[in-house]
Formats: sequence, structure tokens, C-alpha cells
Amino acid sequence: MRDKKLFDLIDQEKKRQTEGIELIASENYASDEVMAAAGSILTNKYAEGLPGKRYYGGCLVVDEIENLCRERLKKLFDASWVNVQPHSGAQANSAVMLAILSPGDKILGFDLAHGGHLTHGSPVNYSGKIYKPFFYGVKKDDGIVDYKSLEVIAKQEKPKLIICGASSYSRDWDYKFIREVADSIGALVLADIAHPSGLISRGLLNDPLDHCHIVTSTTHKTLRGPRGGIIMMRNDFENPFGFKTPKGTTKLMSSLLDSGVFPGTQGGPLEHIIGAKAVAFEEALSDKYLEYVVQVKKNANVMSKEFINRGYNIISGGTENHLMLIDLRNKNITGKWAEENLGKADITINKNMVPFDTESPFVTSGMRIGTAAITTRGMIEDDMVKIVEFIDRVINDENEITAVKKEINSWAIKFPLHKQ
Ligand code: DSN
Repeated sequence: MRDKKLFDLIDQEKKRQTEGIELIASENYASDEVMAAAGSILTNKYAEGLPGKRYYGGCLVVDEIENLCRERLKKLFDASWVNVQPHSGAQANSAVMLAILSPGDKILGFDLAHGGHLTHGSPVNYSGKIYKPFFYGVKKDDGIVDYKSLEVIAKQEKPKLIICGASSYSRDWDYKFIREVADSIGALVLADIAHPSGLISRGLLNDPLDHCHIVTSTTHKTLRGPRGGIIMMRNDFENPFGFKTPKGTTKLMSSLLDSGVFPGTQGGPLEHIIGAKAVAFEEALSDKYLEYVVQVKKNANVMSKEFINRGYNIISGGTENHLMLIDLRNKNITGKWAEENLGKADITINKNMVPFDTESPFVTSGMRIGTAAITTRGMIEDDMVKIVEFIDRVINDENEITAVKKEINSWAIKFPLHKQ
């Protein structure tokens, strides 16, 4: 290997991933085949456009690959239209907004400080700079989305787009209700299912495609594919907000979304990543993957109960998906402290704002924990209890860090990285 420096660093990262416990809710371990496709010669090919309508020659093979990817994704989510080119979830959302909205249009999203995402209207993101954002949050008493306030704000502000979906919310969504609210004001609904998409794909959570006009996701979290994004619709429809063609016909949303991706927000698609997405979608259609997502959900449930048994405050009192958000204020530590000190014991989590947080986003009062990655390694319910015990030991006594790290390193290597 000529670039020893770089490949030594990759080896170091492999050691970190192998010897530690990965609890970041948005991470997972892609299979060897997903990584082989992602690292393949497909990276060499330019293919601006869509299969059959490219701006470059030599696209016959990548056309087949992208079509295979699209067909597998349609099957996985029972969608009639998909675009597999977005480089990330954020890019997928930007393409959707470009397709639907004009600068200055109102949007209504889930507050980032309550579990939402930057691209749902945060003032530091394009979505909050170009469009006019309004937010709904969770109720203070139970940590569940405040659907009533969503309805009130929607009826008052009449946004063109309502966005649901989250990056740290442990409950399922009432997509039907949100669609009813949207219909009452003539808005469209975008569900961003980046986190729970794997669980949704196999029927373990409510199906947003039943009710939401457009659905976006990442492909690397519970879906366990390469890093990337996707856009889907179960039914195509005419854009209600104009965008007339010179001939006067209203454009179909599918065509607007395709243009929103390219040339709207991206150039050449990453065909190596599209190949890897195709591998991941085929894996996700398998019985083994169904077993996996069922176990992810079981593991999260057991873990949240064990945290509660040990006096931890889980926002909303539990989980219905792959993650949980823990308010650490009753333990007298911050999220920053937890991230740093658990990290020293090779337990990787992320600090996270909790709803109505009193700390800054750099400190936070909470930590977010997910079971997608550790379940891929083959860990089951008993292992969850053990992990909570490790975490509790560190949080209760910093002097335990060295001992916990040692135990974790020898225990973790018993679970191979790519067991699926
Ligand atoms: N950064 C992702 C997460 O951790 O949830 C969201 O984009």
C-alpha cells in the first residue's frame, strides 16, 4: 500500500469500531458487499441525468445499475416513484424544497431543539434562510409531539409544506392526522424518515407513504446501506403550486423532484454509491434483515427499560423505534460530560439537546442512544442490560472508566463487525 499514512489511519478507525460499543443512533455497519460496491470502479463514471436520458456517453451499464436500485427501492417501500441520486438526506430535503417552494414560502417543521433536524427550517440551514420557518414541538408533560399545536400553527400560518420526521424522537408518528391538517390548508406533507426507515420498510412502524405526499430518507442508518439519500412517493400527483410549463400543463411532482435533484441541487450522481444502495435494498428485502430490524426494536425497548430501572429519565418514557433520548439532569451531569467520559471507556454516544433544555447545544442536558449498530454485531437483549450497566458505572463513578474500558474491549471483539 503506497499511501501508508492514510491506510494506517483507516486501520486505527477499524480498531476503534471493533473494540468499542457504537451507540450513535444514526450509525450502523454496512455489509462487505455494500462496501465493495461503494469502493468499486463505478466511482469513475459520470452520469448526469437519469437512466436512458443522460448527458454523457458510456452509461449503458450504470443505467442498468441505477434502474436495479430504483426497482429494489420501489419494492421495499411499495413506492411507485423514487429518485436514488441524493448524496445525503440533507440533499434529498433540499431537492424536495426546491421542487415545491419559492424563496420566502412558509414551512412548518419539528423544532430541532425538540428532536427535529437542521434541514427542517433551522435558521442556520438553507431551509431556514431561504424559506420562512415555523415550528411545532413536543408537550412538556409527556415528551410526545404536540399535534394540537401543529394544527393550530398550520391553520394560522398556512405553510405550503409541513415536514414531519426527526433525528432524536423515540415515538411513532401520526402521519394520517398530519395529512388531514395539510389537506385543510392546501399544504403538502414531507416525511423525513432518515432514522427509522429500516423499521418502516419492514412494517414495524406506521407507513408514511400511506399519507404523506413525499418521503425522504438516508440510506445508512437503520437501512444499513452506504451513506446517501433517497426520495420516494407512493402516488405521483400534479404540483398544486403552479410551475406551469410553456404549454400550460402543470408539471407532475415526479418530474419536478427529479429536476430538484439534478440539475437543481446536484451534478453527477455517485454511481458507486447507487450500486451500494442497490445491494443494501436487496439485503433489506431479505428474511435476515427482517429478523435484524425486529431485534433492533426489541433491544431498544429492553435498553430503555433498564435505564428506567436505574433511575434514568427517558424522554417520553420509552421508545417505539431504535433510539432513546435521556435527560441526564437528575444524574447531575451534562450531555457533554457523558459523551466525553463514556468515550474514554470506548462507549460512543452523542450529547443531545433534550426538549426545553437549559444548556447550550455545545453542552446539552441529554444523550441520544440507538441500537442499530450493536444489533448488526449480533447483540441481543442480555447484552443491552450489560451495556446499560457499563454506562451506569461510568456515570456514577469516573474512577471506573479504566476498568470499564478494559472489560468492553475484550467483550466487544466477540461480536464481529460484519455478521449480517
Ligand atoms: N446527523 C444525523 C443524526 O445523527 O441524526 C442527522 O443528520
